[in-house]
Amino acid sequence: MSEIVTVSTTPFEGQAPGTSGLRKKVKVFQQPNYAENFIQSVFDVVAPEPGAVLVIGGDGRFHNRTVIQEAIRMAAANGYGKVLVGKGGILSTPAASHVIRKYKASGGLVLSASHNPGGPDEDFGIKYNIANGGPAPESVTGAIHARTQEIDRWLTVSAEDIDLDTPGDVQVAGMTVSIIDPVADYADLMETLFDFDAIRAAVQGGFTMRFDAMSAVTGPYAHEILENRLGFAKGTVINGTPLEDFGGHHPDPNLIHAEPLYLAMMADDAPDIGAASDGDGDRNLIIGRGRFITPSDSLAMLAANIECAPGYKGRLAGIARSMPTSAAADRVAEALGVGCFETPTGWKFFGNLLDAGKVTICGEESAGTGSDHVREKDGLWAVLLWLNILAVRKISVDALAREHWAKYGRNYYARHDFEGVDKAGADALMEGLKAQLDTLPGKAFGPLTVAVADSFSYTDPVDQSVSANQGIRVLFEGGSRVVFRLSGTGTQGATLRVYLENYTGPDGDLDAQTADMLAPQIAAAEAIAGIEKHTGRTKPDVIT
Ligand code: VG1
Ligand code: CO
Repeated sequence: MSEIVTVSTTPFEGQAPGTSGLRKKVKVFQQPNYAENFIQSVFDVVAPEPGAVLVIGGDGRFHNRTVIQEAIRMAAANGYGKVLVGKGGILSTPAASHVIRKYKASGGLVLSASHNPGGPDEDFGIKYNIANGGPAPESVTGAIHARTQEIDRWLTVSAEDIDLDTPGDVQVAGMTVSIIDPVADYADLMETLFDFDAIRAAVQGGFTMRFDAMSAVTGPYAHEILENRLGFAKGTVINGTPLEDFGGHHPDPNLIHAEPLYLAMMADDAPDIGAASDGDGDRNLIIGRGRFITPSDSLAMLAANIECAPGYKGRLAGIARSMPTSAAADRVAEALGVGCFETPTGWKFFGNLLDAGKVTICGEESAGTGSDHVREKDGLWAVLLWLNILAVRKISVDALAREHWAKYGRNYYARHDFEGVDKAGADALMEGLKAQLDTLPGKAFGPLTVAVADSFSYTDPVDQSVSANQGIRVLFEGGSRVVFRLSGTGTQGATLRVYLENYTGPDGDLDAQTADMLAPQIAAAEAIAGIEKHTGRTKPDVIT
């Protein structure tokens, strides 16, 4: 083995992993030693056994290849025996999770800033996933952050960049690097979970879709699975070539950034289903002809119908959702008599529940849904489960939604994002909320009276670890609520998220406009938090 090179360094401030890894501007990552410090801190904390296997993949955004080449050399210097890299440096986040599990790797580096925009002036990110395929838990990310604050050297080997585009094995300073097909293993896994025959039959019978890959990582996966394996017409997948800057767009599958898809789906000649995924392929957007499905509803509807999918028949153990996600899934869990869990925001909190077999399906209001097939949320998986259910039940998205609400009632739901606001103002707003918690119960805001107000704290039922300060909840009498939290994925200023929910029972108005149903909660949120006073904003930048 060639000689290990030790490079001296000094710590950088602010290398704390957020909701999903370390995310910063590309310019920040391009500083000498910046990415290296973080990666070395990961390796120092996880201390790989000699010969351990590491997976490296990313969403293909600008700076991906540079960091992959450096990470390969550092892995060789830190004692890894083998690194698996997706061809072209590409692995969607769920595919990376699957590859880690399938090849029994010790962990993986997932290079992504997910739904954040990409390019030289935009965002980059690094996340470490553990051997179960999932994001490192807080105990690990905390240790990594601590390590970044005292790091004084990183290790590498002197080796040339390798060819990331030719499948096969190469040696780097005595370590094997395998360039693997990023799609094949993942696509094969999907075939084991879903009724591809039923979906193919529906397609043969005229069922149509449009899938917008948003010029991000899912393009190659969607072409292979939807067009090649399921027989959807060529052209079903749009924006299917990953671009380093996502074509200048935010690869965020919501009604703002995927508006063209939304408009197409509201037209009379819309296909049967429209779907989209985000930068790294772990989020999903589902829109039927004339019917948008909120992610919270999607989780509930998928759970209620999961028996249609062969991979899940008779084995739904429980459902988990993040705290700000609507309670629609809870009603399904109750009706089915399975466990129901409420976790903090971020997929890392589902890992223990999935590993322990307590839950089978999980979801977040931010367009993330997934199951125990991997340990990440999975955009295409959710799309395929929808297709499977629609094909087996021979029902439209709209009809399925109406049927669901008629049985369980409807959780009208929206999230208001105030992006890039002044950090000090956002902090003051949250402090102001905390200071009011004791006095809020019993107070009236228009037609609403506060029943309970608290700061959400989670005790993991598996390892008893406690995560406090996970958002402010204001629950009103009658079951509606407002939740406030600050984003942990942004790279500029602060983003305030206000989550609004109002439940209507099966006998109520199931066909109202969401904005009308949430008007009292929106007014109460402003009155309680003083959003305008603290942020200077009178309306949100993004409503999802
Ligand atoms: C957001 C979402 C959260 C999600 C996270 C990572 O976090 O709210 O539900 O898990 O992004 O998703 P935050 O802290 O900004 O609210 V992804 O697709 O960006 O990896
Ligand atoms: Co993502």
